[in-house]
Amino acid sequence: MKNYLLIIVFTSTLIFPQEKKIDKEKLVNQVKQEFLHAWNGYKKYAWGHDELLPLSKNYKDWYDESLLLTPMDAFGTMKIMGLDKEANEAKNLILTKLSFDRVISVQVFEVNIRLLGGLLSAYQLDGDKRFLDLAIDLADRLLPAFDSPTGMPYRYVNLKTGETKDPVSNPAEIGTLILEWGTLSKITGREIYYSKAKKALEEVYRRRSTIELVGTLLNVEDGTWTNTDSHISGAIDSYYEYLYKGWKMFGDKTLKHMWDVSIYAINKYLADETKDGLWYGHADMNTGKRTSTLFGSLDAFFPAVLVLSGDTARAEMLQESCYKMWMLHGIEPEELDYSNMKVTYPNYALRPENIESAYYLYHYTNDPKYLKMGEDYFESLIKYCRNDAGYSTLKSVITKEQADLMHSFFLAETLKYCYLIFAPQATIDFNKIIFNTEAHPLKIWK
Ligand code: DMJ
Repeated sequence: MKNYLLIIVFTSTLIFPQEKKIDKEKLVNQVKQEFLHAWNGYKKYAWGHDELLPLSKNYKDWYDESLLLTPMDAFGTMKIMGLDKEANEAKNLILTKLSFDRVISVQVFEVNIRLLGGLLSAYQLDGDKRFLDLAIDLADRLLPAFDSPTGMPYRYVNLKTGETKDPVSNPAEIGTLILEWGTLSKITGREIYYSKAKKALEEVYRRRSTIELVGTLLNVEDGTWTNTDSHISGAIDSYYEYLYKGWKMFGDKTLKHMWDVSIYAINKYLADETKDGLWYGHADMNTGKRTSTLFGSLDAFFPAVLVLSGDTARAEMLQESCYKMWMLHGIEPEELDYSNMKVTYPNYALRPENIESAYYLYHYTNDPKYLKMGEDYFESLIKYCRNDAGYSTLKSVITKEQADLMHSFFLAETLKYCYLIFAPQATIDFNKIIFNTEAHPLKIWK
């Protein structure tokens, strides 16, 4: 009997020789410590400002006045991690200092995903009505952005004067609003927010080509495309994300139909299988002809959306490619050419998408290989991006030279998804919440 047991133990180590036990509890605590390291750096060198410059130990504001991007982006992560003291610090700062009564022209997309999403999420997580009051004030100041001839928002609007600028926008900036604006409609009972955001999505969709693809740039005044390159990368990415998540959050069948039509075309014209796996490349929106074989860190959001929408097979294949992209130089580049696996943009911007997708896949499949991916990703962040003031972007994943910026989304998304991979699965219930594209959790209303 004894020998028989030994044989079983021996055989199983032969079958899974490389599999070392991953200590989730240890990793969860380590992520929390690293989050605190980044937050303390912000507190010490950038308190009250938008973002930390960790190399010069200084700060950066996006506009003439700070909009507290880092505390806004960090608050929900602190709540999820149980960092109550830090959450209170951030909350006090936000509620005493954040004001939108400013003569500044802000980028609607960025302010929406980071601030409006952050405030609504904070209200739902914390219950303090002052978060909601700020959210309503912000949304009302952003409303003039939609006053274009097509109803698609201008890229910039002045928070005080309502003056708009920059009519040449893109599907992502026009179509990444409905989770936040729809949530606001549900909470306030004012339909206007949902209908403005939905109209914007529909106007992009209406301009899709006959083969159901959208391009990179379009003019919100005359509705024409100025760049017809189609892909799932930056400038288009979260337009698709919000079609699916919008359906999941509000049960709006029009959005589901738009997603179904779009994903069919994406898989037909953009998906590309090479000896290195499944990728999604670029093609002309009108002809479907391949224009380039580029894929990057932003595109790595797609496995998450695929698995969320039920296409686990493609999600898993694509995530394998995303992992290859990451491991090529030990940390992922902004972009590579998957036809020869050569880096085309060598920087790493502390982006979350690859880690986000590993988290979703682990959540939905329970396959330990995603846990291992998470561990590899987290270890390389510490190895290459950490410094004594916080975390830095990299100028190049080849030289590993650091650059002087810690994006606010590093605290909203990158470290949140690292944490969630190792945290108990029940921490997030995807039947009850949806993450907006900045990883702010919002309640499902369906
Ligand atoms: C974030 O602001 C959001 O995830 C957005 O959708 C894309 N860019 C950054 C992270 O890479």
